[in-house]
Amino acid sequence: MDFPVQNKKLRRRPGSILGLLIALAASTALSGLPENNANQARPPNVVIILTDDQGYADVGKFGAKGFATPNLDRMASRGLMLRDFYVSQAVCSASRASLLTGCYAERVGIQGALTSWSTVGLNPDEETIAEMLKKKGYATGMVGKWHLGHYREFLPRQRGFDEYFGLPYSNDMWPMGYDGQPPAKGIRRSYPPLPIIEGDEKVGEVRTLEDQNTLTTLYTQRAVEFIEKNKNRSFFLYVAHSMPHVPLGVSEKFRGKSEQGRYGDVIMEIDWSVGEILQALERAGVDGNTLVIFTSDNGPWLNFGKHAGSAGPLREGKGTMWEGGARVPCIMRWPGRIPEGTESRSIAATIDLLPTIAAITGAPLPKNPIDGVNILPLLEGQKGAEPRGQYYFYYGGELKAVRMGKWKLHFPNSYVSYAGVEPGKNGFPGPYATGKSGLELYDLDSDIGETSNVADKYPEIVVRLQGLGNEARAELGDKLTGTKGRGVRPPGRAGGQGKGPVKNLAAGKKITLENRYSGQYAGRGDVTLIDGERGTLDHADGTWLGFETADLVALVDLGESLPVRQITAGFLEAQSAWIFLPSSVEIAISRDGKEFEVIQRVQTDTNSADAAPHVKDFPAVVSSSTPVRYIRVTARNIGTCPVWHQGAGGKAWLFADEIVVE
Ligand SMILES: [Ca+2]
Ligand SMILES: [Ca+2]
Repeated sequence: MDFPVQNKKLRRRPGSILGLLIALAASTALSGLPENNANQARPPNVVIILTDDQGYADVGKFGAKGFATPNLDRMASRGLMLRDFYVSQAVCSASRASLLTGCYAERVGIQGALTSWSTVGLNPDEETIAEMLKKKGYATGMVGKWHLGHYREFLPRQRGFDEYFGLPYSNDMWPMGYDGQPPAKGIRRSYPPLPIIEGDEKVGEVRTLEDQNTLTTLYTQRAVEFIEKNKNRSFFLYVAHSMPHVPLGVSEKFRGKSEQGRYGDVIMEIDWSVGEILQALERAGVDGNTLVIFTSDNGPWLNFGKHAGSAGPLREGKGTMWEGGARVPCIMRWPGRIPEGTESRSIAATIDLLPTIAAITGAPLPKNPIDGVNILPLLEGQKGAEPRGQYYFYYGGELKAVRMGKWKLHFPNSYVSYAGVEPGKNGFPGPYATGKSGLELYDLDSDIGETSNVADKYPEIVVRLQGLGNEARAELGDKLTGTKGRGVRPPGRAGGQGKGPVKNLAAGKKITLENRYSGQYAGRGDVTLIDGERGTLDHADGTWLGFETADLVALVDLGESLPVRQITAGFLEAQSAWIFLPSSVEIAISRDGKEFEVIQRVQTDTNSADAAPHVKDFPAVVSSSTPVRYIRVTARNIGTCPVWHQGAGGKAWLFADEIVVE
């Protein structure tokens, strides 16, 4: 009722972000009449505020230095500080997949940080918190960074959110450098323009650092507007700030306000945003019936120096599963339900949010198995509550460590490290080092910084935690030990889940290949090319044959001479993954396997600017009515990445599937 059509005008009008800001400011000014307390019997509202790369110590009460966070501190003194709260992986997409599904990222197949070139996303078979709450009739809204797949089929509105406004991925995935300047000349492939999405449509672009400066304000206005609009029903609001991920952006309100510098200014603005959201809840009269959760998606990106946050006493940062990467500040507030000014040192994690929210709202749990546990007893301050006694620390498919109680055991592995390297300056990154861990045991109660390996002193603890590791591996797999997990599920893949079978006369017939494809991209073997099934846009989906520098030379034997109308060979182009179209494709036919007639020879423009991954088909029409028994397809790999490519001179890939005979 409050805002029936307020944003219709903005649709389908890509333009500057500043224009959006002004339009929104006008619309939010209309709202916000105070109202009496909402019906407390209504299932509670849930607000999750997630920041990006904010370190463990980057909140006042968690030890911030050089800036203050009065709103977060007040939120903590009126609620609960979780001091041992973890993300599932210390990187954006994997961490977010876990937060929304209640599963370790391994289980739902999302690793690392997706990019504008990624063809995977959170699988539609996985249920998000928003989808779960829709079953209870909640109004659901999301503002900010999504990062779980940018194809339309993966966007928030297809994942349970009634409305969405924000960036589909990170704010540094744009064609500019960290200083807002275009990249050096000669390199053609960087990120495409960074879109701002409203619903499912692009409504603008983040083009400059000035645009970055507006993001926190813009998201906050949207969040407040959502609360005001939905105050008379149960709602779920997910605010995922783009900040303080580099390049840092902060509005005039906070620029130059912190002692620490730009990063401190950015956190002060996020703190302001939290205050605005809490005030909006109060104004709407729903304060007492709303659980508000504040946390970060991973630890600080330390090689950005002054533009990065701090993990305080914790070891390492983003990209590692040492405490500095995995442990994040977390505050929860729910007046009347969460006792004021409390703290918890029990293990808890973002994967526990979904089952906890299910418990407090009465929503049914997802049909797929999940990893989270209900931590409501911690929220309510029940004495001795320990709903989660253990935790697995995965990164990129590797089981790095496990924790049980105060003990954390690291398994032998190497990791990206910030130790002993000079961080970058003025917003640019510094180099990384490589760290190596042996089998190392730490007592986090007495040694929160993981400095003193006590594995030799407590061999029985090591054995127990190793057993825990084996349980994790059996279920979720582990690349370090080459273990496949029985409980892992695939990501969503753009271009169709089932990939749709195609009618192919060659299916079940014989095929021989002159050159070997990579063992890593081997599909189901040679027959992949004629099995009547086509690949998705994801080159790693197990339906492609990948040739590293080699050509594809395939000979199909139909076993008998058959009337053939057309032969089509399909190839993947995904230049961000160093996969290029063949420089030429030749299709030839024969009755006897000796004399071949070339029916199609195509040279391709391998300098094409088709940056988004796509499949290109090369069809050849058979003009004569002579039956065909043998088909030869020759596709030339371009060999090395072209000069304009970021991998210039490196080995180029050719990905083939499928040779369709009609
Ligand atoms: Ca992040
Ligand atoms: Ca196939």
